Amino acid sequence: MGTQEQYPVDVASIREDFPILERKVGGDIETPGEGPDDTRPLVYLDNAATSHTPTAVVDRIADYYYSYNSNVHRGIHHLSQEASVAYENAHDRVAEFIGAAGREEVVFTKNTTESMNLVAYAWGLSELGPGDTVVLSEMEHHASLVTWQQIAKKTGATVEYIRVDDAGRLDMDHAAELIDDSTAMVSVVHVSNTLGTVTPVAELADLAHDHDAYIFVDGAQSVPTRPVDVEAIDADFFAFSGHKMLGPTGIGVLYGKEHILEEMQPYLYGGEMIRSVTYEDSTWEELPWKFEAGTPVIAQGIGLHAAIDYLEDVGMERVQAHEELLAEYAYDELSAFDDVEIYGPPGDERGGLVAFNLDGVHAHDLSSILNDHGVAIRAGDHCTQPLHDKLGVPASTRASFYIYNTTDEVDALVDAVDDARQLFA
Ligand code: C6P
Repeated sequence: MGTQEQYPVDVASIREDFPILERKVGGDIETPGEGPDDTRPLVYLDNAATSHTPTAVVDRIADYYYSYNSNVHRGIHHLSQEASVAYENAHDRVAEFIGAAGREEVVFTKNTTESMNLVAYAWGLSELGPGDTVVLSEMEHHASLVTWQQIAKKTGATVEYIRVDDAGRLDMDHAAELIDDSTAMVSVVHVSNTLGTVTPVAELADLAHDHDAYIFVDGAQSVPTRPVDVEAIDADFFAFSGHKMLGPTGIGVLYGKEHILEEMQPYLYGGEMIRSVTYEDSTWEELPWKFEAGTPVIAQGIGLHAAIDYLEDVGMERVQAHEELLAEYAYDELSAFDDVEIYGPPGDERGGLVAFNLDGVHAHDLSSILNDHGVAIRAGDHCTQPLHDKLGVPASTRASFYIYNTTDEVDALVDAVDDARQLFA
């Protein structure tokens, strides 16, 4: 492996767009890149946490600040109009990218977590009550699990969890048992950030709709890595974050079907989201602005637009194929060690990440050794603590891949794990 022809994407030319991949690491962290011990080439395999940003995206954000930095929807001066058009166009671009009907269905938030909270508060607080259930899966991220748990406590609703079987797949028979006429919301992760499992969300949407329930799909790990069409899934709500898909931090997306968003009350109140205000009462702006109170994420929205342009130039089918190639390769190579346990489904059934443990070694110790090799991965519970409890481990080590990663980098990971094995033997 490792030659250019075998990759679904042009990794060599993609890597040139990401100057950070030239970094060497290991020196004094207060002087990034300049320490005397900065000798190890960076092998960045922590993309499920945050991906890197290509020059095209940084340039587009810089262009906004250098050329037309201004608040949106507030001024009739030229710069404000330019910024408003760019900001609104970013909503259109997102809508097109995920198959939404239009900008009315695309709300910009801070991240996936805020998108989840928006629906939980703006819809859940008024619609849920005793007797209602919210059905999650056992592999939900805390963004979903904690949020629905708290809303259920406030409203008297009950949270139930669809089982994940020993192979890391969602138990669809259990889903069919749990989702019934008491179900008001099904909230499921599309691609698990710990197991790499791909959830059959369209099937779950059918189940939810058969019982007049809504479905919220957490697409934080799917939108960056595969083509997604929210209408084909028939999702009622769908959320993801810009920083995991080559965009800047500080921007997330909430997709919602227009008729549902229309009926919902706002989540945050203030400027930008109102149509008229008197001392007695207020009325709301049209969608999506009703849900974007205060000065919104202008530069971030413009950056997300640029990130989508970049990803679509590469081609989302190719992005997915590259992810799957690297995940399967990493899965196969790590499986060769009999003291490494990998969590989740087989290599050919997963999204682009592999979480594992080395027998008898805490994930933090392993990741510290990997760091000594320049290999950046994530260690911890990845905000899926109950799932780790179920797996019977406090933490795991996770490598996650993106379009600029190579099989040589997977080899570097595997060599570093092997070194750790010798060290702890
Ligand atoms: N996961 C990781 O796995 P925010 O932080 O709001 O941008 O995204 C939250 C989130 C929601 N759902 C899933 C499936 C996720 O993977 C994440 C973020 C990161 O490393 C941080 S825990």
